[in-house]
Amino acid sequence: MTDITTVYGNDDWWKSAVVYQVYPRSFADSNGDGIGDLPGIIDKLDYLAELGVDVVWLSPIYASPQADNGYDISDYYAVDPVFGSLDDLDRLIAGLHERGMKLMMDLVVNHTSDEHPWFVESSSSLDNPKRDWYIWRQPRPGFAAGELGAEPNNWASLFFGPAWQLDERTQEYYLHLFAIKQADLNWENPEVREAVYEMMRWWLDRGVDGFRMDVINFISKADGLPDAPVTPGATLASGFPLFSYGPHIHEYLQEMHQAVFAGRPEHVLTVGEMPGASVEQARLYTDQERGELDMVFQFEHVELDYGPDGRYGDARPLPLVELKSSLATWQLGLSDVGWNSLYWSNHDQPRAVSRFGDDGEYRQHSAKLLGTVLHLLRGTPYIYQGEELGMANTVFDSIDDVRDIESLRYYAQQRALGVDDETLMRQLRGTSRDNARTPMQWTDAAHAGFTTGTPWIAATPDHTEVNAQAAVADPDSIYHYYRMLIALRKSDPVIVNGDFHLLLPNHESVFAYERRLEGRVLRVVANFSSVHTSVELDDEGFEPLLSNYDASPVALRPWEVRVSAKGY
Ligand code: TEU
Ligand code: CA
Repeated sequence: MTDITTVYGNDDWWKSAVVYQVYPRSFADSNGDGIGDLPGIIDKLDYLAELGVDVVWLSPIYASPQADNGYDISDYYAVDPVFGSLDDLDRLIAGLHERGMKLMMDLVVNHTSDEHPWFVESSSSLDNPKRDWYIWRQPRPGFAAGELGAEPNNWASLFFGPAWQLDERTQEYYLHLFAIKQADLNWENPEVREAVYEMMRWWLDRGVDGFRMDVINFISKADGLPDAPVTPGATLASGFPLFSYGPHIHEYLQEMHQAVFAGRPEHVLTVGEMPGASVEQARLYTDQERGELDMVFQFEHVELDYGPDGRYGDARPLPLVELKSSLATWQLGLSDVGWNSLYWSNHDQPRAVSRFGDDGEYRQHSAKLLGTVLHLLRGTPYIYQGEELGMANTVFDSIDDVRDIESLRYYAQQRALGVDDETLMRQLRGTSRDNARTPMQWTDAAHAGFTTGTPWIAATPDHTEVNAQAAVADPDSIYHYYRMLIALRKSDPVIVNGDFHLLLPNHESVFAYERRLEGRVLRVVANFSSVHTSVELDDEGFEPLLSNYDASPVALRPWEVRVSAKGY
Protein backbone atom coordinates (compact mmCIF):
# COMPACT_ATOMS: atom_id res chain seq x y z
CA MET A 1 0.00 0.00 0.00
CA THR A 2 1.31 3.47 -0.88
CA ASP A 3 1.86 5.71 2.08
CA ILE A 4 0.21 9.07 1.37
CA THR A 5 3.11 10.92 2.92
CA THR A 6 5.27 9.75 0.02
CA VAL A 7 2.74 11.02 -2.51
CA TYR A 8 2.03 14.43 -1.04
CA GLY A 9 5.15 15.17 0.98
CA ASN A 10 5.24 15.00 4.72
CA ASP A 11 3.92 18.38 5.69
CA ASP A 12 0.52 18.30 4.11
CA TRP A 13 -0.34 14.61 4.28
CA TRP A 14 -3.30 15.42 6.50
CA LYS A 15 -4.90 17.53 3.76
CA SER A 16 -5.23 14.55 1.47
CA ALA A 17 -6.15 12.10 4.23
CA VAL A 18 -9.49 10.44 4.84
CA VAL A 19 -10.33 9.80 8.50
CA TYR A 20 -12.50 6.95 9.76
CA GLN A 21 -14.09 7.27 13.20
CA VAL A 22 -14.29 4.16 15.37
CA TYR A 23 -16.64 4.26 18.35
CA PRO A 24 -15.00 1.39 20.21
CA ARG A 25 -17.97 0.38 22.32
CA SER A 26 -19.99 -0.41 19.20
CA PHE A 27 -17.41 -1.53 16.64
CA ALA A 28 -16.45 -5.16 17.30
CA ASP A 29 -16.59 -7.28 20.44
CA SER A 30 -13.87 -9.94 20.67
CA ASN A 31 -14.73 -11.61 23.97
CA GLY A 32 -18.49 -11.88 24.05
CA ASP A 33 -19.14 -9.45 26.92
CA GLY A 34 -21.34 -7.40 24.59
CA ILE A 35 -19.00 -4.39 24.46
CA GLY A 36 -16.69 -3.60 21.58
CA ASP A 37 -12.98 -3.61 22.40
CA LEU A 38 -9.44 -3.06 21.08
CA PRO A 39 -8.80 -6.68 20.01
CA GLY A 40 -12.09 -6.41 18.08
CA ILE A 41 -10.75 -3.36 16.21
CA ILE A 42 -7.43 -5.09 15.53
CA ASP A 43 -9.36 -7.95 13.86
CA LYS A 44 -10.91 -5.44 11.46
CA LEU A 45 -7.80 -3.56 10.37
CA ASP A 46 -7.74 -5.20 6.96
CA TYR A 47 -11.32 -4.10 6.40
CA LEU A 48 -10.26 -0.49 7.08
CA ALA A 49 -7.14 -0.76 4.95
CA GLU A 50 -9.21 -2.15 2.06
CA LEU A 51 -11.58 0.77 2.33
CA GLY A 52 -8.52 2.97 1.86
CA VAL A 53 -8.75 5.28 4.87
CA ASP A 54 -5.57 6.90 6.15
CA VAL A 55 -6.36 7.73 9.75
CA VAL A 56 -8.46 6.11 12.45
CA TRP A 57 -9.96 8.45 15.03
CA LEU A 58 -10.64 6.37 18.10
CA SER A 59 -13.29 7.64 20.53
CA PRO A 60 -12.08 7.40 24.16
CA ILE A 61 -10.69 4.09 25.42
CA TYR A 62 -9.13 5.51 28.61
CA ALA A 63 -10.03 4.27 32.10
CA SER A 64 -13.49 5.58 32.83
CA PRO A 65 -16.60 4.89 34.92
CA GLN A 66 -18.41 5.13 31.53
CA ALA A 67 -21.00 7.67 32.66
CA ASP A 68 -20.78 9.15 29.15
CA ASN A 69 -19.27 6.16 27.32
CA GLY A 70 -15.69 7.12 28.06
CA TYR A 71 -15.96 10.91 27.70
CA ASP A 72 -15.58 10.89 31.50
CA ILE A 73 -11.97 9.87 32.09
CA SER A 74 -10.57 8.72 35.42
CA ASP A 75 -7.03 7.91 34.21
CA TYR A 76 -5.49 9.43 31.08
CA TYR A 77 -2.62 6.95 31.16
CA ALA A 78 -4.61 3.72 31.26
CA VAL A 79 -6.88 1.77 28.94
CA ASP A 80 -10.22 0.84 30.44
CA PRO A 81 -10.29 -2.92 31.08
CA VAL A 82 -13.58 -3.15 29.22
CA PHE A 83 -11.68 -2.17 26.05
CA GLY A 84 -8.48 -4.13 26.75
CA SER A 85 -4.99 -3.15 27.86
CA LEU A 86 -2.15 -0.81 26.95
CA ASP A 87 -0.58 -3.80 25.18
CA ASP A 88 -3.65 -4.05 22.98
CA LEU A 89 -3.35 -0.36 22.20
CA ASP A 90 0.30 -0.78 21.25
CA ARG A 91 -0.73 -3.66 18.98
CA LEU A 92 -3.41 -1.46 17.43
CA ILE A 93 -0.89 1.31 16.75
CA ALA A 94 1.56 -1.19 15.25
CA GLY A 95 -1.17 -2.82 13.14
CA LEU A 96 -2.27 0.55 11.77
CA HIS A 97 1.28 1.70 11.04
CA GLU A 98 2.12 -1.58 9.28
CA ARG A 99 -0.78 -0.90 6.94
CA GLY A 100 0.19 2.73 6.29
CA MET A 101 -2.55 4.14 8.54
CA LYS A 102 -2.34 6.49 11.51
CA LEU A 103 -4.08 6.74 14.86
CA MET A 104 -5.80 9.84 16.17
CA MET A 105 -6.79 9.62 19.84
CA ASP A 106 -9.71 11.41 21.42
CA LEU A 107 -8.49 14.02 23.90
CA VAL A 108 -11.05 14.93 26.54
CA VAL A 109 -9.56 17.67 28.66
CA ASN A 110 -12.33 20.19 29.21
CA HIS A 111 -13.40 17.89 32.03
CA THR A 112 -12.46 14.70 33.85
CA SER A 113 -14.50 12.11 35.66
CA ASP A 114 -15.33 12.96 39.26
CA GLU A 115 -13.48 9.68 39.95
CA HIS A 116 -10.20 11.00 38.53
CA PRO A 117 -7.61 11.21 41.36
CA TRP A 118 -7.18 14.90 40.57
CA PHE A 119 -10.83 15.52 41.37
CA VAL A 120 -10.85 13.17 44.34
CA GLU A 121 -8.00 15.20 45.80
CA SER A 122 -9.45 18.53 44.75
CA SER A 123 -12.75 17.83 46.46
CA SER A 124 -11.19 16.47 49.65
CA SER A 125 -10.71 19.84 51.37
CA LEU A 126 -10.78 23.57 50.76
CA ASP A 127 -7.01 23.83 51.10
CA ASN A 128 -5.96 20.74 49.14
CA PRO A 129 -3.13 21.68 46.73
CA LYS A 130 -5.33 20.52 43.81
CA ARG A 131 -8.36 22.51 44.99
CA ASP A 132 -7.84 25.04 42.21
CA TRP A 133 -7.57 22.36 39.50
CA TYR A 134 -11.36 22.45 39.11
CA ILE A 135 -13.88 25.28 39.15
CA TRP A 136 -15.20 25.63 42.70
CA ARG A 137 -17.50 28.40 43.90
CA GLN A 138 -19.40 29.24 47.06
CA PRO A 139 -23.20 29.29 47.06
CA ARG A 140 -24.80 32.42 45.61
CA PRO A 141 -24.75 35.18 48.25
CA GLY A 142 -27.92 35.13 50.33
CA PHE A 143 -28.51 31.40 49.73
CA ALA A 144 -27.55 28.41 51.84
CA ALA A 145 -25.62 25.58 50.20
CA GLY A 146 -28.07 23.13 48.65
CA GLU A 147 -30.98 25.57 48.65
CA LEU A 148 -32.84 26.01 45.36
CA GLY A 149 -31.20 28.88 43.50
CA ALA A 150 -27.94 28.66 45.47
CA GLU A 151 -25.96 27.62 42.36
CA PRO A 152 -23.14 30.12 41.78
CA ASN A 153 -24.60 31.11 38.42
CA ASN A 154 -27.62 30.23 36.30
CA TRP A 155 -25.94 28.16 33.59
CA ALA A 156 -27.69 25.00 32.46
CA SER A 157 -25.70 21.83 31.86
CA LEU A 158 -25.70 20.61 28.26
CA PHE A 159 -27.15 17.42 29.68
CA PHE A 160 -30.02 19.34 31.38
CA GLY A 161 -30.39 20.67 34.91
CA PRO A 162 -27.97 23.13 36.54
CA ALA A 163 -24.28 23.11 35.54
CA TRP A 164 -23.26 23.14 39.21
CA GLN A 165 -23.16 20.33 41.73
CA LEU A 166 -22.84 20.79 45.48
CA ASP A 167 -20.05 18.82 47.11
CA GLU A 168 -21.29 17.91 50.58
CA ARG A 169 -17.88 17.72 52.16
CA THR A 170 -16.70 21.26 51.51
CA GLN A 171 -20.13 22.81 50.92
CA GLU A 172 -19.02 24.38 47.64
CA TYR A 173 -20.23 23.83 44.09
CA TYR A 174 -18.18 22.57 41.16
CA LEU A 175 -18.90 23.38 37.53
CA HIS A 176 -19.88 20.59 35.13
CA LEU A 177 -20.93 21.69 31.65
CA PHE A 178 -21.93 18.09 30.89
CA ALA A 179 -22.89 15.30 33.35
CA ILE A 180 -22.52 15.62 37.11
CA LYS A 181 -19.75 13.04 36.79
CA GLN A 182 -17.86 15.26 34.30
CA ALA A 183 -16.19 18.03 36.33
CA ASP A 184 -14.71 20.95 34.34
CA LEU A 185 -10.97 21.44 34.75
CA ASN A 186 -9.70 24.90 35.62
CA TRP A 187 -7.52 25.78 32.63
CA GLU A 188 -6.58 29.09 34.23
CA ASN A 189 -4.30 27.10 36.51
CA PRO A 190 -0.93 26.61 34.73
CA GLU A 191 -0.34 23.32 36.60
CA VAL A 192 -3.47 21.88 34.99
CA ARG A 193 -2.31 22.91 31.54
CA GLU A 194 1.15 21.45 32.06
CA ALA A 195 -0.32 18.17 33.35
CA VAL A 196 -2.41 17.93 30.17
CA TYR A 197 0.54 18.70 27.88
CA GLU A 198 2.70 16.14 29.67
CA MET A 199 0.03 13.49 29.12
CA MET A 200 -0.26 14.42 25.42
CA ARG A 201 3.51 14.11 24.94
CA TRP A 202 3.38 10.69 26.61
CA TRP A 203 0.83 9.48 24.04
CA LEU A 204 2.78 10.91 21.12
CA ASP A 205 5.91 9.16 22.37
CA ARG A 206 3.88 5.97 22.47
CA GLY A 207 3.20 6.31 18.74
CA VAL A 208 -0.14 8.06 18.34
CA ASP A 209 -0.29 10.46 15.39
CA GLY A 210 -2.87 13.03 16.37
CA PHE A 211 -5.66 14.23 18.63
CA ARG A 212 -9.34 14.99 18.21
CA MET A 213 -10.00 17.47 20.99
CA ASP A 214 -13.36 17.23 22.71
CA VAL A 215 -15.22 20.57 23.12
CA ILE A 216 -11.88 22.33 23.09
CA ASN A 217 -13.48 25.75 22.55
CA PHE A 218 -15.01 25.44 26.06
CA ILE A 219 -11.72 25.37 28.00
CA SER A 220 -11.60 29.12 28.59
CA LYS A 221 -14.64 30.55 30.37
CA ALA A 222 -15.69 34.20 30.76
CA ASP A 223 -14.00 36.02 33.65
CA GLY A 224 -16.08 35.88 36.81
CA LEU A 225 -18.48 33.24 35.38
CA PRO A 226 -21.41 35.71 35.21
CA ASP A 227 -25.09 34.77 34.90
CA ALA A 228 -26.38 34.36 31.36
CA PRO A 229 -29.43 36.33 30.16
CA VAL A 230 -32.51 34.33 31.09
CA THR A 231 -35.84 34.01 29.27
CA PRO A 232 -38.76 35.23 31.40
CA GLY A 233 -40.14 32.48 33.64
CA ALA A 234 -37.02 30.28 33.41
CA THR A 235 -34.45 29.83 36.16
CA LEU A 236 -31.64 28.30 34.09
CA ALA A 237 -30.10 29.82 30.98
CA SER A 238 -27.68 28.75 28.29
CA GLY A 239 -24.24 29.88 29.36
CA PHE A 240 -22.99 29.15 25.85
CA PRO A 241 -21.69 32.63 24.96
CA LEU A 242 -19.89 32.70 28.31
CA PHE A 243 -18.20 29.30 28.31
CA SER A 244 -17.26 28.99 24.63
CA TYR A 245 -14.59 31.08 22.94
CA GLY A 246 -13.44 32.57 26.25
CA PRO A 247 -10.74 35.23 26.64
CA HIS A 248 -7.77 32.82 26.80
CA ILE A 249 -8.74 30.26 24.17
CA HIS A 250 -6.17 31.22 21.52
CA GLU A 251 -3.49 31.67 24.17
CA TYR A 252 -4.04 28.14 25.52
CA LEU A 253 -4.09 26.53 22.09
CA GLN A 254 -0.89 28.29 21.06
CA GLU A 255 0.73 27.31 24.32
CA MET A 256 -0.31 23.69 23.76
CA HIS A 257 1.07 23.82 20.24
CA GLN A 258 4.43 25.02 21.51
CA ALA A 259 4.52 22.62 24.44
CA VAL A 260 3.37 19.51 22.58
CA PHE A 261 3.43 19.70 18.77
CA ALA A 262 6.22 22.09 17.82
CA GLY A 263 9.51 20.41 16.98
CA ARG A 264 8.11 16.88 16.72
CA PRO A 265 9.60 14.94 13.82
CA GLU A 266 6.17 14.23 12.29
CA HIS A 267 3.27 16.61 11.87
CA VAL A 268 0.75 15.89 14.63
CA LEU A 269 -2.79 15.84 13.23
CA THR A 270 -5.15 18.00 15.29
CA VAL A 271 -8.86 18.65 15.04
CA GLY A 272 -10.77 20.65 17.61
CA GLU A 273 -14.41 19.84 18.25
CA MET A 274 -16.03 23.25 18.50
CA PRO A 275 -19.78 23.57 18.89
CA GLY A 276 -20.88 27.05 17.87
CA ALA A 277 -17.61 28.08 16.21
CA SER A 278 -17.99 30.71 13.50
CA VAL A 279 -16.06 30.82 10.23
CA GLU A 280 -14.21 33.90 11.49
CA GLN A 281 -13.11 32.01 14.60
CA ALA A 282 -12.16 28.93 12.57
CA ARG A 283 -9.92 31.07 10.36
CA LEU A 284 -7.94 31.96 13.46
CA TYR A 285 -7.90 28.47 14.94
CA THR A 286 -6.72 26.82 11.73
CA ASP A 287 -4.33 29.39 10.29
CA GLN A 288 -1.10 27.35 10.22
CA GLU A 289 0.90 30.52 10.78
CA ARG A 290 -0.71 31.00 14.19
CA GLY A 291 0.25 27.53 15.44
CA GLU A 292 -3.06 26.34 16.93
CA LEU A 293 -4.94 23.51 15.18
CA ASP A 294 -5.18 21.90 11.73
CA MET A 295 -8.96 22.01 11.52
CA VAL A 296 -12.13 22.24 13.58
CA PHE A 297 -15.38 20.34 13.66
CA GLN A 298 -17.91 23.11 13.18
CA PHE A 299 -21.60 22.50 13.88
CA GLU A 300 -23.49 24.89 11.63
CA HIS A 301 -24.66 22.35 9.06
CA VAL A 302 -25.80 19.84 11.69
CA GLU A 303 -27.92 22.40 13.54
CA LEU A 304 -29.81 23.80 10.55
CA ASP A 305 -32.69 21.37 10.96
CA TYR A 306 -33.29 22.18 14.62
CA GLY A 307 -36.88 23.21 15.31
CA PRO A 308 -37.83 25.91 17.84
CA ASP A 309 -36.98 23.56 20.74
CA GLY A 310 -33.46 22.87 19.55
CA ARG A 311 -31.78 19.53 19.24
CA TYR A 312 -34.35 17.38 21.04
CA GLY A 313 -37.55 19.03 19.83
CA ASP A 314 -39.09 17.91 16.55
CA ALA A 315 -36.78 18.71 13.64
CA ARG A 316 -37.91 20.99 10.84
CA PRO A 317 -37.55 19.94 7.20
CA LEU A 318 -34.17 21.24 6.09
CA PRO A 319 -34.25 23.55 3.05
CA LEU A 320 -31.40 22.46 0.76
CA VAL A 321 -30.71 26.08 -0.13
CA GLU A 322 -29.72 26.74 3.48
CA LEU A 323 -27.52 23.67 3.68
CA LYS A 324 -25.72 24.67 0.48
CA SER A 325 -25.29 28.22 1.62
CA SER A 326 -23.85 27.13 4.96
CA LEU A 327 -21.37 24.67 3.49
CA ALA A 328 -20.38 27.14 0.78
CA THR A 329 -19.72 29.83 3.38
CA TRP A 330 -17.30 27.49 5.15
CA GLN A 331 -15.69 26.40 1.88
CA LEU A 332 -15.01 30.00 0.87
CA GLY A 333 -14.22 31.24 4.37
CA LEU A 334 -11.38 28.76 4.76
CA SER A 335 -10.02 28.97 1.23
CA ASP A 336 -7.08 31.33 1.69
CA VAL A 337 -6.17 30.47 5.28
CA GLY A 338 -7.12 27.46 7.38
CA TRP A 339 -8.68 24.17 6.48
CA ASN A 340 -12.08 22.46 6.73
CA SER A 341 -13.07 19.17 8.26
CA LEU A 342 -15.95 17.53 6.39
CA TYR A 343 -18.54 15.34 8.09
CA TRP A 344 -22.20 14.36 7.94
CA SER A 345 -22.25 12.34 11.13
CA ASN A 346 -20.40 11.06 14.18
CA HIS A 347 -21.25 9.36 17.48
CA ASP A 348 -23.32 12.37 18.61
CA GLN A 349 -25.44 12.78 15.50
CA PRO A 350 -28.24 10.78 13.91
CA ARG A 351 -27.28 8.70 10.87
CA ALA A 352 -26.53 10.73 7.74
CA VAL A 353 -28.64 8.69 5.33
CA SER A 354 -31.69 9.05 7.59
CA ARG A 355 -31.17 12.74 8.18
CA PHE A 356 -29.96 14.15 4.86
CA GLY A 357 -30.85 11.32 2.48
CA ASP A 358 -33.65 8.77 2.13
CA ASP A 359 -33.18 5.61 4.17
CA GLY A 360 -36.16 3.88 2.49
CA GLU A 361 -36.40 3.21 -1.23
CA TYR A 362 -33.33 5.30 -2.08
CA ARG A 363 -30.96 4.27 0.68
CA GLN A 364 -28.24 3.10 -1.72
CA HIS A 365 -28.51 6.05 -4.05
CA SER A 366 -28.78 8.72 -1.40
CA ALA A 367 -25.91 7.29 0.68
CA LYS A 368 -23.66 7.36 -2.39
CA LEU A 369 -24.83 10.87 -3.22
CA LEU A 370 -24.04 12.12 0.29
CA GLY A 371 -20.62 10.50 0.18
CA THR A 372 -19.86 12.10 -3.18
CA VAL A 373 -20.99 15.59 -2.20
CA LEU A 374 -18.94 15.49 1.01
CA HIS A 375 -15.77 13.82 -0.24
CA LEU A 376 -15.33 16.13 -3.21
CA LEU A 377 -15.51 19.31 -1.14
CA ARG A 378 -12.31 21.05 -0.08
CA GLY A 379 -11.19 19.71 3.30
CA THR A 380 -10.52 16.47 5.14
CA PRO A 381 -13.45 14.03 5.04
CA TYR A 382 -14.47 11.98 8.07
CA ILE A 383 -16.38 8.70 7.71
CA TYR A 384 -18.30 7.55 10.77
CA GLN A 385 -18.34 3.77 11.25
CA GLY A 386 -21.16 2.17 9.26
CA GLU A 387 -21.69 5.24 7.07
CA GLU A 388 -19.87 3.34 4.32
CA LEU A 389 -22.62 0.69 4.56
CA GLY A 390 -25.50 3.15 4.58
CA MET A 391 -26.40 2.33 8.19
CA ALA A 392 -29.59 4.15 9.16
CA ASN A 393 -31.23 5.40 12.36
CA THR A 394 -32.48 2.64 14.60
CA VAL A 395 -35.88 1.74 15.98
CA PHE A 396 -36.57 2.61 19.61
CA ASP A 397 -39.78 1.00 20.83
CA SER A 398 -39.41 2.02 24.44
CA ILE A 399 -37.22 4.17 26.64
CA ASP A 400 -35.79 0.90 27.95
CA ASP A 401 -33.99 0.53 24.58
CA VAL A 402 -32.21 3.87 25.03
CA ARG A 403 -28.72 3.97 26.56
CA ASP A 404 -27.33 7.48 25.99
CA ILE A 405 -27.10 9.66 29.10
CA GLU A 406 -28.14 12.78 27.19
CA SER A 407 -31.27 11.12 25.75
CA LEU A 408 -32.17 9.60 29.12
CA ARG A 409 -31.80 12.92 30.90
CA TYR A 410 -33.86 14.71 28.25
CA TYR A 411 -36.58 12.08 28.57
CA ALA A 412 -36.66 12.29 32.38
CA GLN A 413 -36.72 16.08 32.38
CA GLN A 414 -39.52 16.30 29.82
CA ARG A 415 -41.60 13.59 31.51
CA ALA A 416 -41.34 15.57 34.75
CA LEU A 417 -42.72 18.55 32.85
CA GLY A 418 -45.68 16.42 31.75
CA VAL A 419 -44.73 15.57 28.16
CA ASP A 420 -46.07 12.18 27.07
CA ASP A 421 -43.96 9.14 26.28
CA GLU A 422 -45.13 8.90 22.67
CA THR A 423 -43.98 12.43 21.81
CA LEU A 424 -40.62 11.91 23.45
CA MET A 425 -39.98 8.54 21.81
CA ARG A 426 -40.79 10.11 18.43
CA GLN A 427 -38.27 12.87 19.07
CA LEU A 428 -35.58 10.45 20.24
CA ARG A 429 -36.09 8.25 17.17
CA GLY A 430 -35.12 11.27 15.10
CA THR A 431 -32.31 12.78 17.12
CA SER A 432 -30.95 10.44 19.80
CA ARG A 433 -27.19 9.96 19.81
CA ASP A 434 -27.91 6.23 20.16
CA ASN A 435 -28.87 6.18 16.48
CA ALA A 436 -25.15 6.31 15.75
CA ARG A 437 -24.16 3.93 18.54
CA THR A 438 -25.90 0.69 17.61
CA PRO A 439 -23.55 -2.20 16.81
CA MET A 440 -21.56 -1.97 13.61
CA GLN A 441 -23.29 -4.28 11.14
CA TRP A 442 -20.78 -6.90 10.10
CA THR A 443 -23.01 -9.80 9.00
CA ASP A 444 -26.63 -10.92 8.82
CA ALA A 445 -26.15 -13.13 11.90
CA ALA A 446 -27.56 -12.47 15.37
CA HIS A 447 -26.60 -9.03 16.74
CA ALA A 448 -25.18 -8.17 13.31
CA GLY A 449 -22.11 -10.30 13.98
CA PHE A 450 -20.92 -7.65 16.45
CA THR A 451 -20.85 -9.97 19.48
CA THR A 452 -21.43 -13.57 20.43
CA GLY A 453 -22.94 -12.34 23.70
CA THR A 454 -25.66 -9.81 24.43
CA PRO A 455 -24.82 -6.37 22.99
CA TRP A 456 -24.90 -3.39 25.36
CA ILE A 457 -27.32 -1.74 22.92
CA ALA A 458 -29.55 -3.60 20.48
CA ALA A 459 -28.48 -4.01 16.87
CA THR A 460 -30.68 -2.37 14.24
CA PRO A 461 -33.03 -4.96 12.65
CA ASP A 462 -32.03 -4.02 9.09
CA HIS A 463 -28.63 -5.70 9.60
CA THR A 464 -30.04 -8.76 7.82
CA GLU A 465 -29.66 -6.74 4.60
CA VAL A 466 -27.30 -3.92 5.45
CA ASN A 467 -23.99 -5.40 6.57
CA ALA A 468 -20.30 -5.35 5.71
CA GLN A 469 -20.18 -8.93 4.50
CA ALA A 470 -22.87 -8.31 1.88
CA ALA A 471 -21.38 -4.93 0.95
CA VAL A 472 -17.88 -6.26 0.39
CA ALA A 473 -19.30 -9.03 -1.82
CA ASP A 474 -21.38 -6.64 -3.96
CA PRO A 475 -19.29 -4.53 -6.39
CA ASP A 476 -22.19 -2.08 -6.65
CA SER A 477 -22.41 -1.45 -2.90
CA ILE A 478 -22.06 1.81 -1.01
CA TYR A 479 -18.86 0.41 0.49
CA HIS A 480 -17.19 -0.05 -2.91
CA TYR A 481 -18.45 3.34 -4.01
CA TYR A 482 -16.74 4.89 -0.95
CA ARG A 483 -13.56 3.03 -1.90
CA MET A 484 -13.74 4.72 -5.30
CA LEU A 485 -14.26 8.16 -3.74
CA ILE A 486 -11.24 7.67 -1.51
CA ALA A 487 -9.10 6.42 -4.38
CA LEU A 488 -10.16 9.40 -6.50
CA ARG A 489 -8.95 11.82 -3.78
CA LYS A 490 -5.53 10.15 -3.92
CA SER A 491 -5.25 10.41 -7.68
CA ASP A 492 -6.69 13.85 -8.41
CA PRO A 493 -5.05 16.97 -6.91
CA VAL A 494 -8.10 19.07 -7.85
CA ILE A 495 -9.95 17.44 -4.94
CA VAL A 496 -7.36 18.41 -2.37
CA ASN A 497 -6.22 21.74 -3.77
CA GLY A 498 -8.88 23.08 -6.13
CA ASP A 499 -10.97 26.19 -5.49
CA PHE A 500 -14.63 25.81 -4.64
CA HIS A 501 -17.47 27.39 -6.64
CA LEU A 502 -21.12 26.91 -5.78
CA LEU A 503 -23.42 26.60 -8.80
CA LEU A 504 -27.19 27.18 -8.84
CA PRO A 505 -27.30 28.50 -5.25
CA ASN A 506 -31.06 28.95 -5.31
CA HIS A 507 -32.03 25.60 -6.79
CA GLU A 508 -34.24 23.92 -4.20
CA SER A 509 -33.30 20.30 -4.83
CA VAL A 510 -29.97 20.26 -6.66
CA PHE A 511 -26.60 20.75 -4.95
CA ALA A 512 -24.09 21.59 -7.65
CA TYR A 513 -20.56 22.84 -7.36
CA GLU A 514 -17.24 22.91 -9.15
CA ARG A 515 -13.68 22.49 -8.01
CA ARG A 516 -11.13 24.25 -10.18
CA LEU A 517 -7.37 24.06 -10.41
CA GLU A 518 -5.10 25.28 -13.19
CA GLY A 519 -7.62 24.90 -16.02
CA ARG A 520 -9.04 21.65 -14.74
CA VAL A 521 -12.63 21.54 -13.53
CA LEU A 522 -14.39 18.88 -11.51
CA ARG A 523 -18.17 19.29 -11.43
CA VAL A 524 -20.59 17.67 -8.97
CA VAL A 525 -24.34 17.76 -9.62
CA ALA A 526 -26.53 16.09 -6.98
CA ASN A 527 -30.30 15.70 -6.86
CA PHE A 528 -31.30 15.80 -3.18
CA SER A 529 -34.84 14.59 -3.86
CA SER A 530 -36.92 11.59 -4.83
CA VAL A 531 -38.31 13.22 -7.97
CA HIS A 532 -36.77 13.69 -11.40
CA THR A 533 -35.38 17.12 -11.98
CA SER A 534 -33.20 18.85 -14.52
CA VAL A 535 -30.72 21.68 -14.41
CA GLU A 536 -29.41 24.04 -17.02
CA LEU A 537 -25.66 23.85 -16.97
CA ASP A 538 -23.33 24.04 -19.93
CA ASP A 539 -21.91 20.54 -20.30
CA GLU A 540 -19.60 21.29 -23.17
CA GLY A 541 -16.21 19.70 -22.79
CA PHE A 542 -17.19 17.75 -19.65
CA GLU A 543 -16.55 14.02 -19.53
CA PRO A 544 -18.50 11.83 -17.10
CA LEU A 545 -16.30 10.57 -14.28
CA LEU A 546 -18.49 9.00 -11.64
CA SER A 547 -22.17 8.47 -10.88
CA ASN A 548 -24.45 6.44 -8.65
CA TYR A 549 -26.56 5.41 -11.69
CA ASP A 550 -25.65 3.80 -15.02
CA ALA A 551 -25.80 5.84 -18.28
CA SER A 552 -27.10 9.37 -17.94
CA PRO A 553 -30.30 10.58 -19.62
CA VAL A 554 -30.99 14.31 -19.57
CA ALA A 555 -32.99 14.51 -16.35
CA LEU A 556 -31.49 13.69 -12.97
CA ARG A 557 -33.16 10.67 -11.40
CA PRO A 558 -34.08 10.41 -7.68
CA TRP A 559 -30.96 11.01 -5.56
CA GLU A 560 -28.76 10.88 -8.63
CA VAL A 561 -25.29 12.38 -8.43
CA ARG A 562 -23.04 12.98 -11.43
CA VAL A 563 -19.40 13.91 -11.35
CA SER A 564 -17.81 15.13 -14.54
CA ALA A 565 -14.47 16.63 -15.45
CA LYS A 566 -13.10 19.10 -17.99
CA GLY A 567 -9.58 20.04 -19.02
CA TYR A 568 -7.97 16.80 -17.83
O1 TEU B 1 -19.72 16.52 22.41
C1 TEU B 1 -19.97 17.85 22.61
C2 TEU B 1 -21.27 18.44 22.17
O2 TEU B 1 -21.46 19.60 22.47
C3 TEU B 1 -22.35 17.75 21.45
O3 TEU B 1 -22.08 17.33 20.21
C4 TEU B 1 -22.94 16.80 22.37
O4 TEU B 1 -23.20 15.62 21.69
C5 TEU B 1 -24.16 17.26 23.02
O5 TEU B 1 -24.98 16.21 22.85
C6 TEU B 1 -24.90 18.48 22.58
O6 TEU B 1 -26.28 18.31 22.75
C7 TEU B 1 -18.59 15.95 22.95
C8 TEU B 1 -18.57 14.46 22.69
O7 TEU B 1 -18.48 14.25 21.31
C9 TEU B 1 -19.78 13.84 23.31
O8 TEU B 1 -19.92 12.49 22.99
C10 TEU B 1 -19.66 14.04 24.81
O9 TEU B 1 -20.82 13.58 25.43
C11 TEU B 1 -19.42 15.50 25.17
O10 TEU B 1 -18.47 16.15 24.35
C12 TEU B 1 -18.88 15.58 26.58
O11 TEU B 1 -17.58 15.08 26.62
CA1 CA C 1 -15.64 -6.96 24.68
